[in-house]
Amino acid sequence: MITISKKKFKQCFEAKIYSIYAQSIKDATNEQLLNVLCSVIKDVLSKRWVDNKLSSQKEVYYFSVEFLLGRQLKSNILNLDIEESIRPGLEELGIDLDDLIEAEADPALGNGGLGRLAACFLDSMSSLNISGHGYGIRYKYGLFEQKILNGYQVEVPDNWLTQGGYVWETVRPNKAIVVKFEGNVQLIDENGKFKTIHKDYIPVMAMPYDIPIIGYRNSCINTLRLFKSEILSRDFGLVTSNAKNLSGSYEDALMYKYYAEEISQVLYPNDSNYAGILLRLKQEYFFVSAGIQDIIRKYRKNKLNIANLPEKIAIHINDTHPTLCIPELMRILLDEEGLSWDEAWNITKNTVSYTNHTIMTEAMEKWPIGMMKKLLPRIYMIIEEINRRHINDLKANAYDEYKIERMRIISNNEIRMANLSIVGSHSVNGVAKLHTEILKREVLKDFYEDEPEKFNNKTNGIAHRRWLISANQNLSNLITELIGEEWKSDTFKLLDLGKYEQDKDVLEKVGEIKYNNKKKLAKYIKEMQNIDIDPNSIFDVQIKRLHAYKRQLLNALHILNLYHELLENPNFDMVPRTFIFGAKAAPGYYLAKCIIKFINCLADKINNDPRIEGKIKVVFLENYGVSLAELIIPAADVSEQISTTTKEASGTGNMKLMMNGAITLGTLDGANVEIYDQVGKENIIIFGLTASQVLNYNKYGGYSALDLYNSDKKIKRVVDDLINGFIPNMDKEGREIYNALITYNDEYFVLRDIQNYEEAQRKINRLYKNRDEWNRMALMNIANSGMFSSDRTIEEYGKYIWFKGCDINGKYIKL
Ligand code: NBG
Repeated sequence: MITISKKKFKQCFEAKIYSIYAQSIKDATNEQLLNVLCSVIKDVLSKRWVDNKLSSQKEVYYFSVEFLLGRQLKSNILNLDIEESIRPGLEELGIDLDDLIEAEADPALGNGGLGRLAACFLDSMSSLNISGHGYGIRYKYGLFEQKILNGYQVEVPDNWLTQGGYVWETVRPNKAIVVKFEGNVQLIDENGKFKTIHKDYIPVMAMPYDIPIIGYRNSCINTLRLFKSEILSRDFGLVTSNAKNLSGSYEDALMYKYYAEEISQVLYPNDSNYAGILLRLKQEYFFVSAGIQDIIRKYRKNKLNIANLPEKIAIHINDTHPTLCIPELMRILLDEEGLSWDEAWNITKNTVSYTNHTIMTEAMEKWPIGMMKKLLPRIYMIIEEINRRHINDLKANAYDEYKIERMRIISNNEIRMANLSIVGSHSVNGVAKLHTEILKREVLKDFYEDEPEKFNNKTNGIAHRRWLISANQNLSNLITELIGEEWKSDTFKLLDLGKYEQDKDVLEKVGEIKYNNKKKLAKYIKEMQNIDIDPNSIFDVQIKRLHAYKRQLLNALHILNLYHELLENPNFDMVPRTFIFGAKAAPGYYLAKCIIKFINCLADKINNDPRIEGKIKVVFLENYGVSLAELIIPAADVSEQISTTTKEASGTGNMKLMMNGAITLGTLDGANVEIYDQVGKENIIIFGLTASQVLNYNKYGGYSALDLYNSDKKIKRVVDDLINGFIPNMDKEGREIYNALITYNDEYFVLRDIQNYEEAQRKINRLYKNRDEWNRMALMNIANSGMFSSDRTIEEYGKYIWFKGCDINGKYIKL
């Protein structure tokens, strides 16, 4: 455990402010004070951090093109357990710790669930004492900052590094790595052995920036290493003698600078929309190659036998973006270590494992052969050879030609990254039970039938330390008061809360904590958007990326319908409701942007209509991200998880919300199914099409949105409202949505589920009126959320994927 006394802390702090900024505390800005504080904390932990790198455990490397860390100060203080000296120490210096916590930039180096999951996994790996590290990209600009102007989403660059760097990072120029793009590859025969020569390539330097990932009150500090792309520094002159001559004219030099620096410039604002462009491929190879080279360099330095790599190292690829780990590792084993194909292939397969995060076909990456060949000539050759051998194996199994075609890695002039990932790894997992079943039975059926033992499920989880202990301190304290401290390191202990199910006092306290969190959120909404919100209303929350399959539209159409009901019947029985949305749309995703405009226009109309006496309020919160989620989630009563069944691989917001006592209103999709299993049918509201109904519609057709529109008056009314001017200022957008629903037959079955959804919403209304009953449901959700800690998820990855056959010290266990 790391300790620092209040006195020592104050001394260090005062010394630092002079040495870094040459000024006194009273003249410093909050950003400067924050910098100083983080720097003092880094001093305290750096020795431990260095020592950690010497561990002899089997190491896990988690490759992800996104990491959505969120602010780190609060969680680092929590994990290091140093608040007791820091808070009063700062106070004596006239500084409020909470102001500094708020001053920290929130690094938005991800789009949504996939990136946030990666951050939760890092947190859990450290907290479980696993030597597990992340590799990613240090984007200069993270996900855009969202502004809402006249109801439209406007994207503003996220300039998160303005203060001259990130407070938690340490740059390591001595660990920089060269990544090679383009050029020509020759294979020459040297006394019967192949040798590869890569000439005229463009070298790009990967500069590592390390961020410490601190375990919860243990001694483990792992590393998230993010690479920034730069031009080659002079020190690399010798090792890159075959590189293209880039020091010709001034223009050449400028072009080269642009080529290199562009790579880590921006994060793709894209989650399940596939952006088929060259820069993305460059980004993927850039961080993968740097990471794999880094691993091998360290491995060699420790003088370990390369044949034992799978016993010492596990490489995990988060979705297909890091798939090039497979051919890159092959390249190093073949070209640099001189292994035979079979040796290299065995090592690679036994080292790499892969997680699939979506069944949305547009998110299944494919790269044009021509692009890959030109950008990564040697990697392309290796992929071709992997494909050739793979097809031979398939033929040997006497599979029919259609099946072989579906399983090819290269087909139709494209490289299919999911197929390459499956073939080149020893484990393939989905992220919730239903999702894994759909992979096995539908999307990846051929591969599953071929190698069933490879497939497994690892239901996602969330870092309960951030999402409950830190984001909802009052609830966390109440839990500890009731059942003791143990739940913090073993969340299954939360089950003990069940014994208070009928305890009126406890239920009242749960309600009171929620009420206070709602007041805090209401205050924020008033400050930011000048909308008055009643904390006694039901806070109904849908926060996630904007995508048609997530069906924010279903929510909005239901609000519109409710509004009509109220207008028609002012005595309509309903508890006042505040509908809260938070969502960013990918900038090129037009329908998603139209839905944002629709929600905002609807909000305008409803919030300003005195006839409904404030019974409905609609709030679209700007710039949804990790920090805002930490404010919204503790204040939510209802958790909207209403995706078209089969489409949401897991969802993780659903877990955060239940853990904070919100009641899930959802379809039986993704991890909602497991939430349902945990809490039981009396503590969750389920509606909508089942997975098999959706799969049947997809396979055999038979769905007609137009029939529903023509036969159901309420549906007709809300759909017509999209285009009849009832909601002002959205003519174009309303038409676009109308067309998606009617002309294009409502791909996500919004109209099919609307009636069912309305009934479910009425049930929520009824239940909420009985405050004790509602609070009991909330308590039971908290009590049963234990399995959704990412600690449980990571334990499963460890046991069944990364350390299979070994313990975490790399010693073989006979299974
Ligand atoms: C997302 C899924 C979510 C899931 C997260 C984390 C992608 C490609 N997939 O349902 O949509 O919870 O991954 O697994 O971002």
